[in-house]
Amino acid sequence: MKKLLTLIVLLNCTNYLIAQTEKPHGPVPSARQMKWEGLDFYLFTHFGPNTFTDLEWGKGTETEDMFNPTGLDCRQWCRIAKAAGAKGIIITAKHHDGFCLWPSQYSKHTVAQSKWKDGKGDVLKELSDASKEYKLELGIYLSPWDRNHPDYGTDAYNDVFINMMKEVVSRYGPLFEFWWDGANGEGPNGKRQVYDWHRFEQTMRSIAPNTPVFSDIGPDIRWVGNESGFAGTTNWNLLDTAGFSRGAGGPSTDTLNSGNRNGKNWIPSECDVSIRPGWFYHTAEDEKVKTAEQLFDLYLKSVGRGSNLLLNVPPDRRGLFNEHDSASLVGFRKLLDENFRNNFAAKATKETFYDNTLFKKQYFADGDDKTFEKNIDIKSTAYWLRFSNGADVNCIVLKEAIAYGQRVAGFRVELIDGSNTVKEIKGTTIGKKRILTFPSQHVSAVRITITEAKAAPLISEIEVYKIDDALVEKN
Ligand code: FUL
Repeated sequence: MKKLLTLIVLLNCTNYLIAQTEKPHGPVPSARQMKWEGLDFYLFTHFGPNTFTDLEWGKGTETEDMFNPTGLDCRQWCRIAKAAGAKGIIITAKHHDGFCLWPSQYSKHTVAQSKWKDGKGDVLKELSDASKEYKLELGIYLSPWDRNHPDYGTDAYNDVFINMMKEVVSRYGPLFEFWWDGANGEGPNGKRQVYDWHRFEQTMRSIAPNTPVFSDIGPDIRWVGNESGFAGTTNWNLLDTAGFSRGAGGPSTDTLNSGNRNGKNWIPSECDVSIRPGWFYHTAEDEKVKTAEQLFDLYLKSVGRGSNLLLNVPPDRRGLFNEHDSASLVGFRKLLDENFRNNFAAKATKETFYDNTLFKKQYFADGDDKTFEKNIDIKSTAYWLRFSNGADVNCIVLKEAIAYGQRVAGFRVELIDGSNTVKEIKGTTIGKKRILTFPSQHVSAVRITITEAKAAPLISEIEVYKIDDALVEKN
């Protein structure tokens, strides 16, 4: 008996060790991307002259005094971001109108030339201090398109943009993300800029090697192809970028939305979407703020499809997150907490059939994302979760250990009641997280089979929930 027990312990340990020393397959996330992958949900904040002129794209001719928040409080932004469960904030340090929210020495169109705080204010400094206090990550959006800068449209402007990147990184870094907008319109002299992306990229790598950079096509994070906040139900973290450029020369919307199954680079998607119809604050949109339930739906369609959610919350003319927005954000957090509190898998009996042997492994439902099963024979392996007293369920979460590459290309979920399979759900990719919702069903067991994979699948977690029926994903 003792020998048998030792053998079982040894087998389990060996299995654990094999599992945890897996070799990567295909492109894998870099260290800077891996940290970012863990953030899931963070805020975007569009703030600047447009907040005061009611525009979405400022002309660049606005006077600096237009920018004059009456009660700016970045700590209030952070307090609400934290209450919403966001992990960080990305701010529009400079939008297309060219106004800099920090006193840049490379522009004369900044907070320093405004009346706000007698020209001594610095929004980035205030946000960077507040984000440290609230333990939130800070990111910066910097628009290369500049409708104000006198050098825009000439070679000299590429240096201006590089100097600005250096300035914000050195003053307010470390940053968890740097956001390049691909927009490329005309400047004050009627010319378009030929952006020197190659130098921009080299600069970022040398001044902030740990900061992942976003643009339509990466290098680290790709645009998801829409501004409505949803990723493809098939979502590969891989992308081929050869022959494409940022902005108008990017891959098709569908490709950005789903990635490339055999793409050469690890470039995961990010879903940017605003809590309001516009990116900037407009009083007229106060009644159009997305509800907590709508935000939950966006979460299912972004994070629930293996992407990150970048949710824009624009401060109002006071320089505060508006009451309408904060109410939705706090409600959203409550929905997440309440609905994902009770994971039935934790109490279920877990089994994996492999090679006709009942081989009990529990890494796929041990509540630890870092451990995983290595499924070396997908044809004869199924993950079982059995509920001795039955359960009503309508949500299943699957997770893959992406540090070793994205492998799963097809899966099947069977909802079983007694000896009947009452429902079958088929899907394609999993990635770091795949949330499936469906009409509520009474089950005695759930069986998950990987039907197609590029290499031995590494399933780190399977979770089962009963969420509020009203929150089941709408199409
Ligand atoms: C776009 C911009 O033109 C919008 O104003 C907004 O900043 C959005 C996030 O990116 O390219």
